[in-house]
Amino acid sequence: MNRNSEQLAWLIRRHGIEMTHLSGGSHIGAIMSVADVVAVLYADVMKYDPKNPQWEGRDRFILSKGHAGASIYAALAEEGFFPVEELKTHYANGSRLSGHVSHHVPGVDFSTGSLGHGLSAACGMAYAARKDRRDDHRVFVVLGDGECNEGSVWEAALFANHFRLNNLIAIVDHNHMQSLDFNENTIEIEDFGGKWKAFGWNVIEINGNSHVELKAAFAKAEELRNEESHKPTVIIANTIKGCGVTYMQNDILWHYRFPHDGWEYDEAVTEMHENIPAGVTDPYTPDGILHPKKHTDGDDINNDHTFTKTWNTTYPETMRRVEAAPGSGESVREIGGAAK
Ligand SMILES: Cc1ncc(C[n+]2csc(CCOP(=O)(O)OP(=O)(O)O)c2C)c(N)n1
Ligand SMILES: [Mg+2]
Repeated sequence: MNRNSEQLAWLIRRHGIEMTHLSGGSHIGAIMSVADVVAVLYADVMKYDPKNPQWEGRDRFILSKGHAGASIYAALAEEGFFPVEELKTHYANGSRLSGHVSHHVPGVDFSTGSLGHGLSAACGMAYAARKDRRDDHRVFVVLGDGECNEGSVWEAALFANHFRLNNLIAIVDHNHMQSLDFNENTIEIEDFGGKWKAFGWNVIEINGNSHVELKAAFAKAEELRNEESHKPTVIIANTIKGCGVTYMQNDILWHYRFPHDGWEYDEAVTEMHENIPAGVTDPYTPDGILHPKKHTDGDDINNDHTFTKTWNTTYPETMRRVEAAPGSGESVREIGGAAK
């Protein structure tokens, strides 16, 4: 509610940590990576009315990577669609805030979780708007990059081009990882932008954890919508999986693992507090954690949970980082490159 995108992104991440922590749920890495995209959409881009979630003139939104459902539940609660307090019920028996996204939640247009369906549904919504001659809303859909291994995504991409659905904007959370490995070790998708372009789409490629770049990309998408060609637009948002908590970043462990009691929860919350934006109060630990537990060298942290030795070196330069790998016998390794 009247929050700026940085404040909302912080709250989405903080809720995500708490919701997965309390429930023993998963996918915190995916929630952290998409938080900025969701925050900019809800704070700056989309039209909606929390008091009237079914308002016909609203922009439609589908989180096709439905395993990051906590991010959208957090945004909707913070924007006033339902009480923030309810977020604590995520994953609990009987809760409407199911692990993956449910359309029983006010503000949700389409249930997701089975990957590969969101873009097709978004195409249907955009096509229906065109048939109804309604130019008053757009359709936004967020996909995972691993999700783009699904053939149905590319059928939908063809459809959107064929019907020149310029009211459709897809955003791909390009964190270069999926469940168990980097994408490039699973199914290679580069040249990713080139593929979308070949399917007839406008392509905008940005750093998807930068609010400045996200806002500029959405403004550009709006400009492109008014072009004669009537193409749909995709924003390839290069992100870091786990973004916001250093020990989670680019580590495949945090796809399924949740922050456990002890140093995992304490360090995550403490780092969040180091970066809290002005004007935000933490709904769970307003003053942070007084004596946070810290990890020791014996803990399972910064070990190589991926197969970086075989990892393809096309990983973008901006996404590389160098870090110590305690206990691994390798003093330095570079994400995206061979171990040194
Ligand atoms: C049809 C289908 N197959 C498999 C899964 C299990 N699954 C959940 S998340 C995930 C990885 C998704 O990777 P990506 O789309 O890159 O999302 P990220 O977590 O990296 O944001 C998979 C395979 C699923 N949810 N749906
Ligand atoms: Mg991914």
